[in-house]
Amino acid sequence: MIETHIPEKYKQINKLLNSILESSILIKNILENAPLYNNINIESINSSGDNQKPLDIFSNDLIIENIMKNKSAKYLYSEELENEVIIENGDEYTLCFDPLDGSSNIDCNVSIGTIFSIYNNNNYLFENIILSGYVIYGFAMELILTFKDDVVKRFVYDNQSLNWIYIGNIVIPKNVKKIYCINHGNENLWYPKIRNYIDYYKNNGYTQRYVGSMVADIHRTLLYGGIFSYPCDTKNNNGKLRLLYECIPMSMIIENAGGMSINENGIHICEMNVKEIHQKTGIIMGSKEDIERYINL
Ligand code: AFP
Repeated sequence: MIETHIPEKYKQINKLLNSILESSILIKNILENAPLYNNINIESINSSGDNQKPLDIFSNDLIIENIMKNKSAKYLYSEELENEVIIENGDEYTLCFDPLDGSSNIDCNVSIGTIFSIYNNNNYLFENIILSGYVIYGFAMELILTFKDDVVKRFVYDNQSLNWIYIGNIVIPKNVKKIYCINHGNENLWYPKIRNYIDYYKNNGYTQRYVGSMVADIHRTLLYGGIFSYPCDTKNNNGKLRLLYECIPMSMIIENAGGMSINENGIHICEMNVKEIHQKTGIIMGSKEDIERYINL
């Protein structure tokens, strides 16, 4: 039961958290049958100019509908929507979410996920954040959850008891498996400091792993250690990943697990101001020693 893992001062968040998790169970059920849907390859374009699949939209709408039903939040910001949704008489919380991150991997059955963060009142200032989490839809469905200044907890969904089972706390290990994670296809576009940083891994017997689904790549990084980076480059001058929906929640998780998460200028992602809800950023995150190595270059 997740409820027993919610710190006393945040107990009221239970209703909202449950709405998200109930939605994720439905999303998982739909994803399990995704190859059966003949409309799976239909694409449209969302407000950030990305390809948007029907299951992106389905997941987005499902989460919003569930929260509208029990009015467990008032302000909803989704990566799939241009503007916020305001729920009249909703509880005074802000939910920021990426309903189905990594969705370009749906067709080939690679793990994807839902990323979310909850703030007090009507704002998304990090000082008001309550929790961050993600659900990963793999052959097991897992939930990673962390509250402000707290440990990072890992749960797995048990299909028999229909409950989330607590597995343990996560502390990101040192990079003993010698893994680094970056899209090498962009190498020609990288700026010199990133190239120099990544050269170290290339030249010292490290293994490169890249799923192309942030949830899957971060999940591995949390559990095995190493780095994940999607830097700014000469094509994506401001990076590719979204600060509010992807980078801040994932950075809070990584940092609460003892890791570090910064942009190319060494600024902690969690300390960055969100000036625009669909703002992007470059990011380098993972085991502390690896991120310090970047800072000390
Ligand atoms: P999609 O949701 O369009 O699949 O994008 C996934 C994502 O936002 C993130 O999950 C990945 O880390 C990143 O994009 C992969 O981007 P590249 O395909 O450019 O490497």
